Amino acid sequence: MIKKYKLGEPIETESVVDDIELTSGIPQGLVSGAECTFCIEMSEDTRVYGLGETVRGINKRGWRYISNCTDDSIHTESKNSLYAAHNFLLIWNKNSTVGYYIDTPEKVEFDIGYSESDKLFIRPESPNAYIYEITPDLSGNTSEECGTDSPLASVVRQFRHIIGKSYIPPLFAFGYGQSRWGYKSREDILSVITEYEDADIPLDSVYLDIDYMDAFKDFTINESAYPNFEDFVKSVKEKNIHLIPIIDAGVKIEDGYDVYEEGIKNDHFCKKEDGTPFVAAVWPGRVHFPDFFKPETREWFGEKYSFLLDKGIDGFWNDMNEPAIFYSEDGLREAFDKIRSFEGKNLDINSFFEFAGIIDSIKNSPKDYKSFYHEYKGKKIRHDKLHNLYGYMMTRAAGEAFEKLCSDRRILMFSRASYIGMHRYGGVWTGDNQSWWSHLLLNIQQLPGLNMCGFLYSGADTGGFGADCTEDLLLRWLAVSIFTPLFRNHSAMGTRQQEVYRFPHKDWMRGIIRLRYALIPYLYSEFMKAALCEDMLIRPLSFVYMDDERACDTEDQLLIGDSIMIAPVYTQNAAGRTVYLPEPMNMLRFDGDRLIEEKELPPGDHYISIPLKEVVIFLRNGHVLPLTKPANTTAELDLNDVTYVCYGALEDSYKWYRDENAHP
Ligand code: MIG
Repeated sequence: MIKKYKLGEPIETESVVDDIELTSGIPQGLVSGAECTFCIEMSEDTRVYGLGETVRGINKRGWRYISNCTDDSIHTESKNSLYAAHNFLLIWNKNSTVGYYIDTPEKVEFDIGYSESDKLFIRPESPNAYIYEITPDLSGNTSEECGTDSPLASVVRQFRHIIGKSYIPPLFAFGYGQSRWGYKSREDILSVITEYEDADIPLDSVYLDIDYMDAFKDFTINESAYPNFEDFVKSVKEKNIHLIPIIDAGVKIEDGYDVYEEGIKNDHFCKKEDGTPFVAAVWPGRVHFPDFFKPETREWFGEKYSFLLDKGIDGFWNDMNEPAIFYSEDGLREAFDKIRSFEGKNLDINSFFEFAGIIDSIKNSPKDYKSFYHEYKGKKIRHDKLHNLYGYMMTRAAGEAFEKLCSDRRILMFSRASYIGMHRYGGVWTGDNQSWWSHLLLNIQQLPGLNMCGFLYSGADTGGFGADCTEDLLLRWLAVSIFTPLFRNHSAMGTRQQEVYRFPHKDWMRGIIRLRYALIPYLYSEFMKAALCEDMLIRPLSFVYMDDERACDTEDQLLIGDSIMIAPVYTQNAAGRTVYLPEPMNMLRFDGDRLIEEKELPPGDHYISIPLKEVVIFLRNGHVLPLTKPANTTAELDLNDVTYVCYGALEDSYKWYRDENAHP
C-alpha cells in the first residue's frame, strides 16, 4: 500500500515514474506547530534501514544524516553527508514495517535517535516535499518469477516499483577493472595491461582518469599522451579489454573549445542572478556548469559522449557532479580580501584559526550554491533548491543519449553524485574512500541501502582510494568486492600503487579474482532477476530471517542473491572470524577459484578460520550455487558451462536468468 502526500509546493524530481493519487491531508507524525518536522516513535526493537550511500551501519539508528550531495573525501563516522541523496527509509520492528520516501531536491535531515534516542525526526529544509508512505502488501505477494515477499521485501519492492527499473550494464561491467588517478599516457595503460597478461590475472577494463583529456576538457583527448586514440581503443579491444574514460561536470572556459563555445552560443550553462554564466573552478581552472535541468541541454551534452563512443568507447564514469566547486570567482575574490585584512595583525588563538580557515572555506561553499540558477520546467530556480538532483540530471543526459545513440547495446555508466531516479540511468561508485580497514566495513554496510534505493550496479574503490594500501587489506577487500557488481581497484595519485601485480602474493590475488569470474554466471543471473523483479541483489540477513534477533543484529554478513551468504574478514591481522548461521548452511571454502572444502554446519556461532588467500561462502539450505570455469576476460567465459554446488536442492532447481544482450 502506498500513500502519497503533498506538503507545500514541492519541486518535481522525476524520480517516481508511477502516477499515484494524492492522499489529502498530511502524513501521520507531522509535529504539530512545526512547518515540516515529522516525528516517528521508535520502540526499543525498531531498526531503521535505507538512506543508501551514507556513513555508519546498516541500521542507521543513532546518528544524524543530511541529504546534501557533498564532495568530501574523508568518510569518517562523524560526517553527516556524502556524495548522494537517497531519501528512503525502511523502519521496522516485530509489529510493524513502514517505508518513507521524502522526495525533494533540497536538503533533508534524518535525525534517527540522535536528538532523542526513541524518536526519529525527518526535517526537510523547507515545507515542500512529496512524502510516500509504504506499508507491506502481502496479498498476492508470490509470483513464479519473483518469489515470496517478507514485509521488508514487500515495502522495498513497492518502492522500487514506483521509481522504475534499475539500470542494467553490459556483461563486461561484471569483470574486474583496474584504475588509478595518475596513469598519464598510452604507455602507462599498456603497461598495466601487459602486467596483468604476464601475471595471468583476469582483467576486463582499464579506467582513464582526467589525464586522458586535453587540459581537463570534457570530450577531448590529450593527443601527445594518447596518439591515435581510436586505434588504441581498438587494439586494446582486440584483447577484450575496455577503456573507461571519466567525464567531469564542469566545462572549461576557453576560446576555441567547441563544447564551451556551443554552450555559450546555445545558452546551455547555469547563470547568476544577473543572467551572466556562473563561473566556478574545478580541474581545468575556470568552468561553467551545464544546466542539465533543461532537456535541450541534456540532449546536447548527452550527444557529446558520441565523441568517445565513435572511437570505440563503451563505458564512462561521471565525476565531480555534486557539483564539486573548488572556488567561485566571487568566492576567491572575497577570500583574498579577507586574507589581506589579517595582514600585519597579531594573530591570537581566535583570529589565527579564522585566518587558517579562509582557504578551506572557499571549497564547496554554501554561498556559491546559492549564487547560480537553473531553468527547470520553465522556471528559474536557485541551485540550492535543486542541488541534490544535479548529478542525477548529468547522468540522465548520458543515459537518454545512449538510448538514442546505441539502443542496440548496453553502455557502462556510473556516477559519483546521485539521487533516487538516477538508478534508471546508471550505477554509482561510493567515491573517495580510504585504504582503511574501517572503510572495508563501511563498504559492506553501504551495500544494502544502495540496493534498496535501486542502485544495484554499485561498488567501492577496491583497496581504498586515498592513503596507502597494504597487501593484507587489498586481499581482504578483493574478497568482498568479488561479490559487488562493480569490481574496480582504484587509487589516488600520490598514494602507494595498488595494482594487484605489484604485491608479492599476487598469486593469491589472482586466485580470488578468478573466483569472481567463476561466480559471474550466478552474479549476472541474480543481478538481472533483482533488476527485473525490482528486488535487491544484496540484502541484510533480516530480509530472510526476520524472526531471528541475532540475524537481525548482524551487520557484517550479507546475502548475495538468493543462494549465498558472505561473512568477510574486515579487521587487520585476523586469521578468521565468528560467523553466525541462522540456519544450517554448507560452508564452501575456496582457495582461489578451487573449491577445497565443503562442510555442513548447524545453526549458531562458528569461528571460521579464513587465511588471506581463501574465500569462504555459505550456501543456504535448499539452494544451489552455479560456478563456471574462470577466464581472463568476461568475453572468454562460457556462461553455459557451469557446475553446480548444491545443498539440499537439485541442480536444476536453480532459476537462471539468461539473455542474449549480455555481451555488448
Ligand atoms: O577530486 O579525477 O572521486 O575517483 O580519481 C578528485 C580525479 C577528482 C575524484 C574521484 C576520483 C578521481 C579524481 N576525482
